[in-house]
Amino acid sequence: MEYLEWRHVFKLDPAKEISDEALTRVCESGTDAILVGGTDGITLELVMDLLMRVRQYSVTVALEISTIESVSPGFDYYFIPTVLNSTKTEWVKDLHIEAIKEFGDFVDWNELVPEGYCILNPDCKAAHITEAQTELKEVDVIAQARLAEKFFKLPIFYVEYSGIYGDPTMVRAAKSVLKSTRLFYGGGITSVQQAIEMSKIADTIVVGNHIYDNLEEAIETVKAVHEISL
Ligand code: 1GP
Repeated sequence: MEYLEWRHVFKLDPAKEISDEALTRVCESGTDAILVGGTDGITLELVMDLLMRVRQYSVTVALEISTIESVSPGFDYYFIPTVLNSTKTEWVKDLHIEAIKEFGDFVDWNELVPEGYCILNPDCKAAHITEAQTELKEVDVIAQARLAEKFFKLPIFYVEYSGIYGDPTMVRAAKSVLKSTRLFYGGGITSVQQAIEMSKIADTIVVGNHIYDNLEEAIETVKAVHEISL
């Protein structure tokens, strides 16, 4: 699957405004994919509007599903998080079961990509909502990564620090035990140097907020990451 080759991803939040000019820069940056996703205020209208705009470009585009009501057809992939360090079964598998009950007979399973999330920033919205147990040591992250790969056979393990730059030690711990499952890192990448540091550890890095804060710097991370081979 193509997503197994991604090194750099831009995450666009449908609830945040982005000008046509900025969107062109993002879509033509050479990034491997656009992941559409966010936590708050995501509606079907906003998702469809952003998809239509991104579809003017040839870049691969995936939807990271946050609510079942905002799922629109037309994406290349549908990424479905299961939050492995959530303390609520809702975020691990209950919402998934509800969706499968409703749509299980007619979904194209080949388009669905499950992601095992490990949320490590205690202050991010996703951590609050999912009541994630974020006080994890390396040994815990290693166990989470193994749970993802060996137990649930997930194609992606996502170390999520959304909003802050993470601890490379934790990312390295996850990487040290993963063989077939791909390691995604996301959170607080605001410079080329940080993008390079995390790209040397993780298979794929995700740049989100910085697109909205400093587009030029965010764009620079694409080339920097593509120059590094793992
Ligand atoms: C968020 O991992 C992504 O889900 C990216 O994080 O927005 O902090 O770059 P940032």
